[in-house]
Amino acid sequence: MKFNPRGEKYNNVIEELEKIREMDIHFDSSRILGSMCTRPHPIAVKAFEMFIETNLGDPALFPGTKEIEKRLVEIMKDFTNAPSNAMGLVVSGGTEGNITAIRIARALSKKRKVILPEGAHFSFQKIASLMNINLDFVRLDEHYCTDVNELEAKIDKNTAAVVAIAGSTELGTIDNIPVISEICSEKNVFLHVDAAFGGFVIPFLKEMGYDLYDFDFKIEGVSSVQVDHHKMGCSVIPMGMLLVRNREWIEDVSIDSPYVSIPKQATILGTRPGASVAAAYAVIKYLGREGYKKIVEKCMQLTEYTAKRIEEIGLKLPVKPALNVIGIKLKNPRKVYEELSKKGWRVAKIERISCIRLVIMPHVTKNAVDKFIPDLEKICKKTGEI
Ligand code: 0PR
Repeated sequence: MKFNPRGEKYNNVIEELEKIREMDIHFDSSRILGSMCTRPHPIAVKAFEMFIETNLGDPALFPGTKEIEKRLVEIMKDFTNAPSNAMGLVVSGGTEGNITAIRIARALSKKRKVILPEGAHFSFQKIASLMNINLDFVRLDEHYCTDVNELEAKIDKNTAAVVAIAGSTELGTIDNIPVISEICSEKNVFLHVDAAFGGFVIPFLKEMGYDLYDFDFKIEGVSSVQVDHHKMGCSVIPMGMLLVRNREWIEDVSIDSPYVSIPKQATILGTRPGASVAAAYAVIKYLGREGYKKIVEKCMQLTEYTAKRIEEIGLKLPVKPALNVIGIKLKNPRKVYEELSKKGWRVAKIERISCIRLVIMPHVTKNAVDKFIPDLEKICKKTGEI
């Protein structure tokens, strides 16, 4: 690679970018079967371009964009059954949302222990190293959900927060949040729900009649909920929202911001993209609950079809998929992952529980699944899995 100090022709730069972009795998290629992201909805792309220069770190310059943020927060409050005094903070995704939730819990309690399930997203490890927090992991039960009894036993006078997961990274499982909420209410402990993935799936599956636990502010003891627009929200990266039950709590983590047009900032990012907010707003307005429901219905039908095909070739699933995430239990997930990669398939490997993971996102087609299953079968026969 050579860098020309005098600059280059526009077309040359674009050509180079086009070539390099071809090294990437595109969601359209039907090869990406393990990602929690997807191709953004076209209206999100359009809105992102329209708001490309906006910065919500300095909202006096962009009062229009600020207004969109306000409207999106109201919509998301409604989505998560939040009380009127709740507040939403736009964040860059699950990691920043989880960090901010724990910052709030720590500021409120002045305590340092966070109780969370094994297999919780690694963003919590980052929190531990950033904030001098101790993580106390709870075993998973036979359904790969938080063992509620062990969780209860771990709560003590040092506990700042409990984390429950609504759509786990590993398998898409949903913790028994109603029961965890009761425990947390009784012991007066902050309960953060990481619904980064499940937030845009669970409500619609429930509307379709699936029997899943409630996970949001409908449950009294839930203090905060993280939902990601750049996962099943079908919007542009980076975009998520942390919703908290009481807007006053945000004050506790707000930092004076003397040189910009708002007196305080609660987000970790200072300069932050209004384009992401406009994109998320556009897609949610355009699709409405009905649009998301159709997307989720299609993903879930294909998930059930894929799970059935996997079992038919003699492989085992650790759990029946609750959401559009499928784990496949293997003796040697790394080997199978490598062999699948050689054939061009991109899945995720979850070695902690000896699985590979598929996520049946909106870009995944039945045609792709029908091509994937024979490859998986061949590889698993060759490697002695079946
Ligand atoms: N919470 C949960 C439950 C998650 O699954 C994730 C990400 C996060 C928090 C963190 O979110 P951000 O990455 O937005 O900060 N889980 C995905 C995973 O690790 C992230 C991902 C997405 C990975 C797309 C790969 C990929 O292609 O699988």
